[in-house]
Amino acid sequence: MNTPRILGLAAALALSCSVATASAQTVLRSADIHPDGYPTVEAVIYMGKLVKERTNGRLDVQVFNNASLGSEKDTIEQTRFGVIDMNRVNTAPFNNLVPQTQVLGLPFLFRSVDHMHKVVDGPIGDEILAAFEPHGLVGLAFYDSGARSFYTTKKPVKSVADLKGMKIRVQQSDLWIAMMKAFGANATPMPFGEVYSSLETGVVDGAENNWPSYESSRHFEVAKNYTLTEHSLAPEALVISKVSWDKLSPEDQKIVRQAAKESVVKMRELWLAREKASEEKVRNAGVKVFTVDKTPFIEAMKPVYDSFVTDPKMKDLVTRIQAVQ
Ligand code: BDP
Repeated sequence: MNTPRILGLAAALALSCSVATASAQTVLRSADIHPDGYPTVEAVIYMGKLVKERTNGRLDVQVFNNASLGSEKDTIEQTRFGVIDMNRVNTAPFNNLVPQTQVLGLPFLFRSVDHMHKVVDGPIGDEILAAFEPHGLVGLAFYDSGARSFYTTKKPVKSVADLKGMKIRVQQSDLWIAMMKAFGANATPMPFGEVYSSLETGVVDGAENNWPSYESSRHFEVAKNYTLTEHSLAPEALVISKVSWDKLSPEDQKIVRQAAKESVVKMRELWLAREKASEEKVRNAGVKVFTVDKTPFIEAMKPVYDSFVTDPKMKDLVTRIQAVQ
């Protein structure tokens, strides 16, 4: 973490502490890397409103978005230690810490968004949320993140062969590094905030993300070829620090959990609208969109399943997910 980040964090925390003292309430500080108006940011703000109403103002949530508290990898650590109370992060950066989250990012595992919803809304979702707890985090909810697809600066991806030797930025997760390797690409893990300049300067040849992130990050300005591989539906996770959680009364814990669940519904509405708007915006900006036969992409992912779905628990989880209708 660099010095301005630390100073920014200290200032933000000092500010929220003073708010807490002035109104004798507990303010839960929540991190997000996305800009104002992004569905994840709006969903946590909405959740905060519900929490505030239902606790008569005793408890409030304040969202520090735009990566003002740091990159996802850093804020995850700070959330584990209670420096930050809550965090909304994609499941990928949790993969190494909470191995059960890997299953949600497995390439082409979900048949559709509806299938993914049924899984995360049911007992399997709760089971994966519970898996955060031994790692200093309490899983509250999963939010949509659409489908992730490749985008590249020079050569468009029209087949698996096109990915060979390309430097593709990925989230900081061993699973994602393995996926790129299996596609024949060179995985370059880095924080989201560094991707724009890396695309621009040629440090990487491409990256992959959903429509809203591709648009809001303005990556589309520098990587104008978008190929609908839709290789993963890895959802977002909303977590709260175990340190902050343990300070809440059981009654308030219930309110927080319930509000988080309710914010999922709100988020899905916002997400659908944003996906459409973002797609339209980038298409109007001249992005070239390619569709591909997904079969060779699916087949290329066999080594990923062979090395990540090995222990009986993971195998069982995958089987149960596939069985969800
Ligand atoms: C976005 C996720 C965000 C990740 C980002 C990434 O919402 O949490 O940081 O992708 O690729 O879709 O790093």
